[in-house]
Amino acid sequence: MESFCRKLPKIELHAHLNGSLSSSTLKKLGCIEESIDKYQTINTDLKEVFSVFKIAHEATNNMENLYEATRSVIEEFAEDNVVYLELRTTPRSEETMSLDQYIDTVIKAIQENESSKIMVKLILSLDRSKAKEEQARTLDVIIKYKNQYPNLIKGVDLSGDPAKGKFFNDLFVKARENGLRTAIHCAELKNDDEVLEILKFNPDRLGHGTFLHPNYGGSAEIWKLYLAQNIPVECCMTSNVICLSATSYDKHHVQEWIKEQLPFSIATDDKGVFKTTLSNEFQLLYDNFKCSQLKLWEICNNSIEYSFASNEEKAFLKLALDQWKTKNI
Ligand code: 6MZ
Repeated sequence: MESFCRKLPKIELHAHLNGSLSSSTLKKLGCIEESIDKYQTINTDLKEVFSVFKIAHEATNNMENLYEATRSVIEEFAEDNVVYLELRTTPRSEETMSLDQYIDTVIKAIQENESSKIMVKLILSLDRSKAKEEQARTLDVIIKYKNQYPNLIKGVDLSGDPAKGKFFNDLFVKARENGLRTAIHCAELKNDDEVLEILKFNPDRLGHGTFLHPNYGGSAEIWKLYLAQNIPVECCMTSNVICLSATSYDKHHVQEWIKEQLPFSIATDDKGVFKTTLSNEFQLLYDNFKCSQLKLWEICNNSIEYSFASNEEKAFLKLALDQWKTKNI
């Protein structure tokens, strides 16, 4: 099954750039061994994990390194037979780089490194731990870039430490009004009031969705609203187990989405921090829930529908997956 999962043409919808740096990339960017070990810690929880991103942020604090980081991440996903990647990153300014230069650099790396093997789109993130004014300023820059690169910048994400900050509905209404799709981290921690607010906004996709299902602490009201909207959830098994929001792989909430035939995709979240690959995440689905080869293929095929690609791009990807299925399953 390992080789099947590797060969399967996969769709990655939830990958944070600065969480996806492999140890070899960090080394190339000048990180010392001790920092790399800390970045790839496995003794973490959701509180702790946000401190390790500082290591990647220091390593990508100039345009040259940010370019190389983006290039390497795309290359590694392509090597893992990811055929469509929605990469997300939080624009930030540094001493040597403005917010605009940050976005320009990531765009340049995507445009120069996209190959026939992989199609890449960009989601730009708002960090929930920042003040509303700062998020609003970042959103204005994101909208400006979306208008310049409508076929590359597809959406806006809300991420960052779920114990801090909050969801600002008006910012996401503005993003939507300006043609951006929305992928919002939701219920990564139990926070019923916020979950209801996010569900009422009805985003295009939800990140994690850990505490939504009633078997996982979601209230009846939350689950009823979720079912009425049927929003695809980006499930990140290794991330949730390492961050202790799932007790074990075989108890991961994705099983409810499988059983109830609800929409979901499988994703790595931070493949560098959690030392995983998308192939490995599919292998975990097989190991723990005995998903057949056909089921694993279907998860990829359905994820095309949940992606922010254009209709033409979706048709192209579906054809490629169909052709692969005919030969391999
Ligand atoms: C919420 C997360 C995350 O944006 O600098 N990030 N936000 N939950 C998670 N679960 C573990 N993993 C990563 O990539 C790193 C940033 O992505 C968000 C955090 O804001 C982190 O600083 P970028 O490329």
